[in-house]
Amino acid sequence: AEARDNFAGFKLIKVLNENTRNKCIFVHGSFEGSDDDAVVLMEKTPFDKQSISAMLTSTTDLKQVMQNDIYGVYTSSPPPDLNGINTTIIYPATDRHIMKYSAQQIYLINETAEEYQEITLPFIESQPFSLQWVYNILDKKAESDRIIFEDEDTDTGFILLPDMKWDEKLTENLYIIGICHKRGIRSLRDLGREHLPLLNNIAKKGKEAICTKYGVKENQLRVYLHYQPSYYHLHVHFTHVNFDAPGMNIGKAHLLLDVMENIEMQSDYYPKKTFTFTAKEKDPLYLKYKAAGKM
Ligand code: M7G
Repeated sequence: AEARDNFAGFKLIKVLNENTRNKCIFVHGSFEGSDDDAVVLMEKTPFDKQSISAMLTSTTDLKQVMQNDIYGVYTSSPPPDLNGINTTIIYPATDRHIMKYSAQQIYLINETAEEYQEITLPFIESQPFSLQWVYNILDKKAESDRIIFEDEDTDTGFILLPDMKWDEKLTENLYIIGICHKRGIRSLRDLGREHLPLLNNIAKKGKEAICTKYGVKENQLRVYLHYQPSYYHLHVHFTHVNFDAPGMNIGKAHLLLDVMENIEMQSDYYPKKTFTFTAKEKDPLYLKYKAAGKM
Protein backbone atom coordinates (compact mmCIF):
# COMPACT_ATOMS: atom_id res chain seq x y z
CA ALA A 1 0.00 0.00 0.00
CA GLU A 2 1.25 3.50 -0.78
CA ALA A 3 1.62 6.51 1.52
CA ARG A 4 -1.21 9.05 1.85
CA ASP A 5 -0.89 12.81 2.30
CA ASN A 6 -4.25 13.35 4.00
CA PHE A 7 -7.64 11.78 4.72
CA ALA A 8 -9.31 12.93 1.48
CA GLY A 9 -12.22 10.63 0.61
CA PHE A 10 -12.37 9.00 4.04
CA LYS A 11 -15.83 7.97 5.16
CA LEU A 12 -16.36 7.21 8.84
CA ILE A 13 -18.40 4.05 9.42
CA LYS A 14 -18.06 3.59 13.17
CA VAL A 15 -16.04 4.58 16.20
CA LEU A 16 -14.76 1.20 17.41
CA ASN A 17 -13.27 2.26 20.72
CA GLU A 18 -12.05 5.36 22.49
CA ASN A 19 -10.13 6.02 25.67
CA THR A 20 -10.05 9.48 27.18
CA ARG A 21 -7.28 8.56 29.62
CA ASN A 22 -4.94 7.20 26.95
CA LYS A 23 -6.22 9.85 24.54
CA CYS A 24 -6.73 7.48 21.70
CA ILE A 25 -9.52 6.58 19.33
CA PHE A 26 -9.95 3.66 16.93
CA VAL A 27 -12.31 4.03 13.99
CA HIS A 28 -13.65 1.94 11.13
CA GLY A 29 -14.13 3.62 7.79
CA SER A 30 -13.52 3.35 4.10
CA PHE A 31 -11.95 5.39 1.32
CA GLU A 32 -14.10 6.73 -1.51
CA GLY A 33 -14.16 4.53 -4.59
CA SER A 34 -13.35 1.30 -2.76
CA ASP A 35 -15.34 -1.37 -0.94
CA ASP A 36 -12.37 -2.23 1.28
CA ASP A 37 -12.48 -1.47 4.97
CA ALA A 38 -10.00 0.76 6.75
CA VAL A 39 -9.15 0.85 10.45
CA VAL A 40 -7.54 4.05 11.72
CA LEU A 41 -5.81 4.20 15.11
CA MET A 42 -5.09 7.67 16.50
CA GLU A 43 -3.25 8.54 19.68
CA LYS A 44 -2.29 12.00 20.94
CA THR A 45 1.46 12.13 21.51
CA PRO A 46 2.91 12.68 25.00
CA PHE A 47 4.54 15.97 25.98
CA ASP A 48 8.22 16.22 25.24
CA LYS A 49 10.25 17.87 28.05
CA GLN A 50 12.80 18.96 25.43
CA SER A 51 10.36 21.02 23.40
CA ILE A 52 8.06 22.35 26.11
CA SER A 53 9.79 25.74 26.20
CA ALA A 54 9.18 26.09 22.44
CA MET A 55 5.52 25.42 23.10
CA LEU A 56 5.22 28.07 25.82
CA THR A 57 5.66 31.03 23.47
CA SER A 58 3.57 33.36 21.30
CA THR A 59 3.20 30.58 18.73
CA THR A 60 0.68 28.90 21.03
CA ASP A 61 -2.73 30.58 20.85
CA LEU A 62 -4.79 30.71 24.03
CA LYS A 63 -8.57 30.94 24.25
CA GLN A 64 -10.00 31.60 27.65
CA VAL A 65 -12.70 29.30 28.99
CA MET A 66 -13.08 30.99 32.36
CA GLN A 67 -11.35 33.15 34.91
CA ASN A 68 -12.12 32.95 38.62
CA ASP A 69 -9.88 34.86 40.99
CA ILE A 70 -6.37 33.59 40.25
CA TYR A 71 -7.59 30.55 38.27
CA GLY A 72 -7.64 30.90 34.48
CA VAL A 73 -8.67 27.98 32.25
CA TYR A 74 -7.80 28.03 28.54
CA THR A 75 -7.84 25.83 25.50
CA SER A 76 -4.51 26.20 23.77
CA SER A 77 -3.42 25.48 20.23
CA PRO A 78 0.30 24.74 20.00
CA PRO A 79 1.91 24.45 16.55
CA PRO A 80 1.10 21.06 14.97
CA ASP A 81 4.73 19.89 15.01
CA LEU A 82 4.70 20.16 18.81
CA ASN A 83 1.26 18.65 19.20
CA GLY A 84 1.06 15.61 16.94
CA ILE A 85 -1.21 12.65 16.66
CA ASN A 86 0.32 9.26 15.95
CA THR A 87 -1.82 7.66 13.31
CA THR A 88 -1.85 4.11 12.02
CA ILE A 89 -3.91 3.30 8.93
CA ILE A 90 -4.64 -0.39 8.37
CA TYR A 91 -5.88 -0.73 4.81
CA PRO A 92 -7.35 -2.92 3.50
CA ALA A 93 -8.40 -4.15 6.95
CA THR A 94 -9.94 -7.56 7.58
CA ASP A 95 -12.90 -8.32 9.88
CA ARG A 96 -10.32 -9.56 12.39
CA HIS A 97 -8.70 -6.11 12.50
CA ILE A 98 -12.07 -4.44 13.05
CA MET A 99 -12.73 -6.95 15.82
CA LYS A 100 -9.29 -6.50 17.42
CA TYR A 101 -9.78 -2.75 17.84
CA SER A 102 -13.47 -2.84 18.92
CA ALA A 103 -14.62 -2.27 22.49
CA GLN A 104 -15.94 -5.60 23.77
CA GLN A 105 -16.54 -7.59 26.91
CA ILE A 106 -13.51 -9.72 27.71
CA TYR A 107 -13.36 -13.14 29.35
CA LEU A 108 -10.62 -15.33 30.77
CA ILE A 109 -9.80 -18.59 29.05
CA ASN A 110 -7.89 -21.41 30.74
CA GLU A 111 -6.08 -23.37 28.09
CA THR A 112 -4.75 -26.81 29.05
CA ALA A 113 -2.18 -28.60 26.90
CA GLU A 114 -4.98 -30.78 25.46
CA GLU A 115 -7.21 -27.81 24.70
CA TYR A 116 -4.28 -26.14 22.98
CA GLN A 117 -3.96 -29.15 20.66
CA GLU A 118 -7.70 -29.55 20.08
CA ILE A 119 -8.93 -25.95 19.90
CA THR A 120 -6.17 -23.35 19.78
CA LEU A 121 -3.72 -24.99 17.38
CA PRO A 122 -6.29 -25.55 14.59
CA PHE A 123 -7.31 -21.91 15.09
CA ILE A 124 -3.70 -20.72 14.74
CA GLU A 125 -3.26 -22.87 11.65
CA SER A 126 -6.28 -21.15 10.09
CA GLN A 127 -4.01 -18.02 9.98
CA PRO A 128 -5.91 -15.52 12.13
CA PHE A 129 -3.64 -12.63 11.06
CA SER A 130 -1.32 -12.65 8.07
CA LEU A 131 2.40 -12.75 8.90
CA GLN A 132 3.28 -10.89 5.70
CA TRP A 133 4.49 -7.81 7.59
CA VAL A 134 6.85 -10.02 9.66
CA TYR A 135 8.29 -11.71 6.57
CA ASN A 136 8.67 -8.29 4.91
CA ILE A 137 10.86 -7.21 7.84
CA LEU A 138 12.89 -10.44 7.86
CA ASP A 139 13.37 -10.25 4.07
CA LYS A 140 14.21 -6.50 4.20
CA LYS A 141 11.24 -5.65 2.00
CA ALA A 142 9.84 -3.18 4.53
CA GLU A 143 11.12 -1.06 7.42
CA SER A 144 14.74 -2.02 6.65
CA ASP A 145 15.82 1.57 7.34
CA ARG A 146 14.37 1.25 10.86
CA ILE A 147 16.40 -1.80 11.91
CA ILE A 148 18.27 -1.12 15.16
CA PHE A 149 20.21 -4.36 15.29
CA GLU A 150 20.39 -7.63 13.44
CA ASP A 151 21.93 -11.00 14.20
CA GLU A 152 21.73 -12.96 10.96
CA ASP A 153 22.20 -16.45 12.42
CA THR A 154 19.42 -18.71 11.09
CA ASP A 155 18.92 -20.46 14.46
CA THR A 156 19.62 -17.82 17.08
CA GLY A 157 19.41 -14.62 15.03
CA PHE A 158 16.80 -11.87 15.17
CA ILE A 159 15.94 -8.38 13.96
CA LEU A 160 15.35 -5.56 16.43
CA LEU A 161 13.28 -2.55 15.38
CA PRO A 162 10.80 0.02 16.73
CA ASP A 163 7.32 -1.32 17.26
CA MET A 164 4.60 0.20 15.09
CA LYS A 165 3.18 1.76 18.27
CA TRP A 166 6.29 3.87 18.96
CA ASP A 167 7.20 7.09 17.13
CA GLU A 168 10.81 6.97 18.48
CA LYS A 169 10.57 10.50 19.86
CA LEU A 170 10.71 9.86 23.60
CA THR A 171 12.49 7.05 25.43
CA GLU A 172 9.81 7.24 28.16
CA ASN A 173 7.44 5.34 25.90
CA LEU A 174 10.06 3.24 24.14
CA TYR A 175 8.55 0.18 22.47
CA ILE A 176 10.79 -2.11 20.44
CA ILE A 177 10.28 -5.62 19.09
CA GLY A 178 12.77 -8.40 18.45
CA ILE A 179 11.64 -10.80 15.73
CA CYS A 180 13.47 -14.13 15.41
CA HIS A 181 14.78 -15.17 12.01
CA LYS A 182 13.80 -18.80 12.45
CA ARG A 183 10.35 -19.51 11.07
CA GLY A 184 7.78 -21.87 12.54
CA ILE A 185 8.05 -21.02 16.26
CA ARG A 186 4.46 -19.95 16.73
CA SER A 187 4.50 -18.75 20.33
CA LEU A 188 5.58 -19.34 23.92
CA ARG A 189 3.70 -22.66 23.73
CA ASP A 190 6.32 -24.05 21.29
CA LEU A 191 9.37 -23.16 23.37
CA GLY A 192 11.69 -25.76 24.91
CA ARG A 193 15.32 -26.24 25.92
CA GLU A 194 16.47 -26.13 22.26
CA HIS A 195 15.36 -22.49 22.09
CA LEU A 196 17.39 -21.29 25.08
CA PRO A 197 20.32 -20.09 22.91
CA LEU A 198 17.86 -18.05 20.81
CA LEU A 199 16.12 -16.55 23.86
CA ASN A 200 19.44 -15.81 25.55
CA ASN A 201 20.72 -14.12 22.44
CA ILE A 202 17.62 -11.91 22.07
CA ALA A 203 17.74 -10.97 25.76
CA LYS A 204 21.44 -10.14 25.81
CA LYS A 205 22.07 -8.54 22.42
CA GLY A 206 18.64 -6.92 22.27
CA LYS A 207 19.13 -5.10 25.58
CA GLU A 208 22.71 -4.13 24.68
CA ALA A 209 21.67 -2.61 21.36
CA ILE A 210 18.75 -0.68 22.87
CA CYS A 211 20.80 0.68 25.78
CA THR A 212 23.56 1.84 23.43
CA LYS A 213 21.24 3.49 20.94
CA TYR A 214 18.71 5.12 23.28
CA GLY A 215 20.78 5.72 26.42
CA VAL A 216 18.48 3.76 28.71
CA LYS A 217 19.75 1.40 31.41
CA GLU A 218 19.34 -2.34 31.17
CA ASN A 219 17.26 -2.35 34.34
CA GLN A 220 14.84 0.13 32.77
CA LEU A 221 13.72 -2.33 30.12
CA ARG A 222 10.81 -4.71 30.48
CA VAL A 223 11.39 -7.66 28.18
CA TYR A 224 8.48 -10.04 27.63
CA LEU A 225 6.41 -12.22 25.32
CA HIS A 226 2.65 -12.21 24.84
CA TYR A 227 0.39 -15.19 25.16
CA GLN A 228 -1.82 -15.23 23.16
CA PRO A 229 0.02 -13.04 20.68
CA SER A 230 -1.79 -11.58 17.69
CA TYR A 231 0.94 -12.75 15.31
CA TYR A 232 2.15 -16.34 15.59
CA HIS A 233 5.82 -15.88 14.71
CA LEU A 234 7.99 -15.67 17.81
CA HIS A 235 8.82 -12.10 18.84
CA VAL A 236 9.84 -10.34 22.04
CA HIS A 237 8.57 -6.99 23.36
CA PHE A 238 10.98 -4.43 24.90
CA THR A 239 9.33 -1.49 26.67
CA HIS A 240 10.50 1.23 29.06
CA VAL A 241 9.62 0.57 32.74
CA ASN A 242 8.04 4.03 33.01
CA PHE A 243 5.67 3.24 30.16
CA ASP A 244 2.31 1.70 30.88
CA ALA A 245 2.40 -0.16 27.57
CA PRO A 246 -0.76 -1.86 26.29
CA GLY A 247 -0.62 -5.65 26.74
CA MET A 248 1.31 -5.76 30.03
CA ASN A 249 -1.55 -7.27 32.02
CA ILE A 250 -1.35 -10.46 34.07
CA GLY A 251 -2.13 -13.39 31.85
CA LYS A 252 -0.80 -11.70 28.70
CA ALA A 253 2.80 -10.65 29.40
CA HIS A 254 5.44 -13.25 30.34
CA LEU A 255 8.87 -11.89 31.29
CA LEU A 256 11.59 -13.32 29.06
CA LEU A 257 13.89 -14.07 32.02
CA ASP A 258 11.09 -16.00 33.76
CA VAL A 259 10.43 -17.90 30.54
CA MET A 260 14.09 -18.87 30.25
CA GLU A 261 14.26 -19.94 33.89
CA ASN A 262 11.10 -22.03 33.66
CA ILE A 263 12.47 -23.81 30.60
CA GLU A 264 15.81 -24.41 32.30
CA MET A 265 14.00 -26.07 35.19
CA GLN A 266 11.71 -28.10 32.93
CA SER A 267 12.15 -28.25 29.16
CA ASP A 268 8.48 -29.03 28.43
CA TYR A 269 7.14 -26.45 30.88
CA TYR A 270 5.38 -24.40 28.18
CA PRO A 271 4.02 -27.23 26.02
CA LYS A 272 2.47 -28.72 29.21
CA LYS A 273 1.39 -25.62 31.09
CA THR A 274 -2.19 -24.41 31.51
CA PHE A 275 -2.27 -20.83 30.30
CA THR A 276 -4.82 -18.25 31.38
CA PHE A 277 -5.39 -15.35 29.02
CA THR A 278 -8.10 -12.90 28.07
CA ALA A 279 -10.13 -12.96 24.90
CA LYS A 280 -12.78 -10.64 23.57
CA GLU A 281 -16.33 -11.92 23.17
CA LYS A 282 -16.21 -11.76 19.36
CA ASP A 283 -12.72 -13.20 19.11
CA PRO A 284 -12.90 -16.37 16.98
CA LEU A 285 -10.74 -18.16 19.56
CA TYR A 286 -13.22 -17.31 22.32
CA LEU A 287 -16.08 -18.45 20.08
CA LYS A 288 -14.26 -21.75 19.48
CA TYR A 289 -13.90 -22.34 23.23
CA LYS A 290 -17.57 -21.49 23.65
CA ALA A 291 -18.63 -23.82 20.85
CA ALA A 292 -16.61 -26.60 22.51
CA GLY A 293 -18.67 -26.05 25.68
CA LYS A 294 -15.68 -24.74 27.63
CA MET A 295 -17.09 -21.32 28.47
P1 M7G B 1 1.59 -9.37 19.47
O1 M7G B 1 1.81 -9.78 20.87
O2 M7G B 1 1.61 -10.45 18.43
O3 M7G B 1 0.24 -8.63 19.26
O4 M7G B 1 2.71 -8.28 19.15
P2 M7G B 1 -0.50 -7.47 20.03
O5 M7G B 1 0.40 -6.95 21.09
O6 M7G B 1 -0.80 -6.45 18.95
O7 M7G B 1 -1.75 -8.13 20.55
C1 M7G B 1 2.91 -7.79 17.87
C2 M7G B 1 3.60 -6.45 17.98
O8 M7G B 1 4.03 -6.05 16.70
C3 M7G B 1 2.67 -5.36 18.50
O9 M7G B 1 3.28 -4.67 19.57
C4 M7G B 1 2.42 -4.48 17.28
O10 M7G B 1 2.27 -3.11 17.61
C5 M7G B 1 3.66 -4.71 16.44
N1 M7G B 1 3.42 -4.58 15.00
C6 M7G B 1 2.35 -5.02 14.32
N2 M7G B 1 2.49 -4.75 12.99
C7 M7G B 1 1.53 -5.09 11.97
C8 M7G B 1 3.71 -4.14 12.83
C9 M7G B 1 4.41 -3.63 11.69
O11 M7G B 1 3.98 -3.71 10.53
N3 M7G B 1 5.63 -3.08 11.94
C10 M7G B 1 6.15 -2.98 13.22
N4 M7G B 1 7.33 -2.40 13.36
N5 M7G B 1 5.49 -3.45 14.30
C11 M7G B 1 4.28 -4.03 14.12
